[in-house]
Amino acid sequence: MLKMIATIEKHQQDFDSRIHSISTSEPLKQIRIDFLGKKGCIQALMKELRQATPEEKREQGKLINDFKQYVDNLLKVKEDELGKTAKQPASKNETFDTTLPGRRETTGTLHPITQVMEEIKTIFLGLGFQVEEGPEIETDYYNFEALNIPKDHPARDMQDTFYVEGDAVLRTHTSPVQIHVMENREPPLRIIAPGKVYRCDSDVSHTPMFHQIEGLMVEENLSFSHLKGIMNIFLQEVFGKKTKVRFRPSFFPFTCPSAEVDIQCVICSGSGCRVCSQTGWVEILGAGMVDPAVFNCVDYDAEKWTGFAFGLGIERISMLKYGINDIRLFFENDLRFLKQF
Ligand code: 2NM
Repeated sequence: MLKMIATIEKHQQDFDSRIHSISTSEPLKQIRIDFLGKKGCIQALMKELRQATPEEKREQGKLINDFKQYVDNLLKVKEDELGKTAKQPASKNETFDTTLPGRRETTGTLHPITQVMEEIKTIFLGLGFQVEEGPEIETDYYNFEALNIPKDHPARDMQDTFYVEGDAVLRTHTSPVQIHVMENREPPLRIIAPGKVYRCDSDVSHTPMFHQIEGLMVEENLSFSHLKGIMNIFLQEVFGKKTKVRFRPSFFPFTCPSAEVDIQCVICSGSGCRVCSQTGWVEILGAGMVDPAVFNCVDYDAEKWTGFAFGLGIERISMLKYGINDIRLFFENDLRFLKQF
């Protein structure tokens, strides 16, 4: 009797460790054969019982039967558990409800960047500007040299510019478009150049490709106040009539004097928040009077002609306009984001 108890205990330990170590239903078959099969260990225990006395048969038979029940139960539980995670064949009883309404196709919308781009173009068309475009791959001359950006200027650093090959670069701004237009046309001139530009930069407010609109006006007797007037009109159209605008002195190689233009923070209305770093103002564009060195490059008489130019990033304007804090949302194309515009 004691020997039988010990043997069953050993089998149970063996069974337990095997059943708990598996994670797929495949090994279950072998465990079932080893314990419950014709040549399995429970059958072997039954055989041993043949030589026993009737009383031993009763007592030990019960133990063996209990163990058999235990094994059978646990196998079933485990088969159920592991079977569920396995791939189920499609149900034969699957029905198709022909009374269900169809799924409506949703119409697409313009990408928010495209929408803001179009809005800005429309404003400048209304002010008498023409839209001009140009190639995204430019030469060093059109992207830098003709814009009075000298060879040792930090904007030329490898980390900012994507070099293609030889002296070809991905344009880092749309200014080369203005240079091409000035080379081919005499003033007066009122143009804007929208398009993709490329800079080797990437974080929550920078992507390697972004969209810009630059503008250029060339006439006789243009002054900084003309620039201020046009920028005021433009910014109040985009951000609302009450928008406050301020000009800060700055530096660009291609304009003199140069300014950075701020608007009162659209998030906190000037009271100070994280977006405006508690200053109440956010930078929105760069601008200035075209440097005579640029006019000389395109063979314009710098004594006769005056001009102003400006440049702005569409993603930045869109982020402020819609209160978006991560530029990458524009490039993920998640429909839940895009549908909101
Ligand atoms: C800016 C800021 C200031 C600019 C200058 C010219 C050109 F070709 F006429 F010289 N195009 N764009 C300019 C001036 C761009 O972007 C922040």
